[in-house]
Amino acid sequence: MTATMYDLAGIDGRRFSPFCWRTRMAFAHKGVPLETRPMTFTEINANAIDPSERRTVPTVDIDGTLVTDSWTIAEMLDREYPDAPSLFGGEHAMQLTRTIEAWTNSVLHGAVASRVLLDIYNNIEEQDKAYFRESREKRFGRTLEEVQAGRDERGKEFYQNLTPIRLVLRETPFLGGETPLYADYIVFGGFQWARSVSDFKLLDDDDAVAHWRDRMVSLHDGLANSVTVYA
Ligand SMILES: N[C@@H](CCC(=O)N[C@@H](CS)C(=O)NCC(=O)O)C(=O)O
Repeated sequence: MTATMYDLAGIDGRRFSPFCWRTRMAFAHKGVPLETRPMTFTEINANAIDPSERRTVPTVDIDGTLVTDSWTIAEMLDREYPDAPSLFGGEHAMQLTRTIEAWTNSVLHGAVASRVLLDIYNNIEEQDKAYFRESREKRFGRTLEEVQAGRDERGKEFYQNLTPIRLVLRETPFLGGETPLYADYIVFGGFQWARSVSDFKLLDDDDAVAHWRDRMVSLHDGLANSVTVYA
């Protein structure tokens, strides 16, 4: 089998999609080789992945068949590779992982975006800038500059946002326990997104979440450091 992931790309080889990072880590967890193909926002919107319909990234091309959506791809990996380490840890754990995903997509991603949105803009290709500014300013109802403003004064708020995972990570090395599960990759995608586009310090060095993030960066031969990152 050959698998290629369409991956959101910025300048200087930056790969900053939090959803694509979930998928990339999931393939590594399963020990399944994965190539990546860079895509700009402009290419995604021009249906460069699939001329017949608009697809988001990650989309994975497996022997000519396209599979879109990070969750669907993770489910497919656990189904097709039952002998490799499980991503979800069973059917019931899979359902519980939905809660982690919902928290990440809403609380964590919102908190990260409000601190690095302008940094993303500064790390994407010129051709993508007008689309990114217009679509994100519409979504947030403010300019990119306004969204990111005052982030230095909002550290306590970010710290508090992370309380649910901090309480767990003080007790166990990973959200999955002694070893990582897909839940870890879901949350980690948010932090990898930030470090791909920004040198803004989100976590204190002595925070259990920072120690976990370091462990995540080291996984799979340092996969998360195999691309251009800030920190
Ligand atoms: N639910 C999807 C979300 C994927 C998604 O939103 N991808 C973004 C990149 S991070 C995208 O393709 N955006 C295209 C755009 O903003 O035009 C998943 O989990 O894969």
